[in-house]
Amino acid sequence: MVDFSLKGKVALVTGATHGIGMGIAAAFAQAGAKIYFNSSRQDHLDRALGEYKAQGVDAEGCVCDVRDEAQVGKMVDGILAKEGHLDILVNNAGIIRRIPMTEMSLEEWQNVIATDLTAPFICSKAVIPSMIKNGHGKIINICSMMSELGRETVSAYAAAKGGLKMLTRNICSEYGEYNIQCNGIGPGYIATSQTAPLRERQADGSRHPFDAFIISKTPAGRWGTVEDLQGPAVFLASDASNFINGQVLYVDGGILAYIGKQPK
Ligand code: NAP
Ligand code: GCO
Repeated sequence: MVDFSLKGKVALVTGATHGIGMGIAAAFAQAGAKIYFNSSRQDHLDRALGEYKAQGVDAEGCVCDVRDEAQVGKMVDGILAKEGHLDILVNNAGIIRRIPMTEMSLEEWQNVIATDLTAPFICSKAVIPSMIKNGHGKIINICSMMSELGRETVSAYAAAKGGLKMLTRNICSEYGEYNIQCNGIGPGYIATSQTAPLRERQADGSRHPFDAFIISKTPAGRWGTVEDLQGPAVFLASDASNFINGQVLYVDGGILAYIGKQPK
């Protein structure tokens, strides 16, 4: 019997105060997992706790900036002290800055790298020792189309997400022998607050040019939704995927396979 259940598992989903992270956390809870999540801000945390409760999700949260190794260590130690195990880590927290590279400050570059690449290193380093001790673990890194493709104005983000794909492969290489599986999910273009600026209606009511562009580049002919990511995330967090390691599962509606709709 294929086991997609997460019953008895403890999951930490970073940055799961809304968007993709909250969707994944809710799906994990539905599959039986106990949920922990973090936010860099108390107000976001409080709001998210209310939303989880309204969804019937038993989630615990803490204020933790994923870029801060001491805060991450305290968060993980707290979960282990309470639960005794931390079975699933989803490195979801992330930011993007859309700035032409030559106009991007070093500080802006370093902040994106710190959040989108270094933080997954910090969080993974914090959870792996207990996963080794417990004889199993799942790490899921939220990658991106930009793990494979570039585009104007997202140099730091693409560099980070490309690096995250290789960190995924390296965690697989170093810790696969301890029954730890580290895979990535590469969402396509998903309708969340992070992509809201790319979907804003124009003054004349027409679609944002980028919105129309993505529709033309996606065989599915639509933006993805958080719900599109829930099944793949549960699959990679479950025992059903124990012999999958170091892979990035692209949930993109076919973007990476498609040259794009030819102009009429
Ligand atoms: P989002 O709505 O902007 O959510 C990002 C989350 O990251 C927020 O909950 C935010 O929490 C958290 N976060 C940011 N910096 C943090 C920090 N220093 N410490 C702790 N938490 C932090 O974005 P999303 O669209 O759901 O994206 C989630 C992940 O999917 C990101 O890694 C993103 O790169 C990736 N992704 C998104 C898309 C897409 O089309 N939307 C596609 C591919 C990949 P607080 O602000 O409350 O701290
Ligand atoms: C952008 C978008 C993308 C998505 C996602 C695609 O500005 O191009 O924000 O980067 O967030 O990463 O997979």
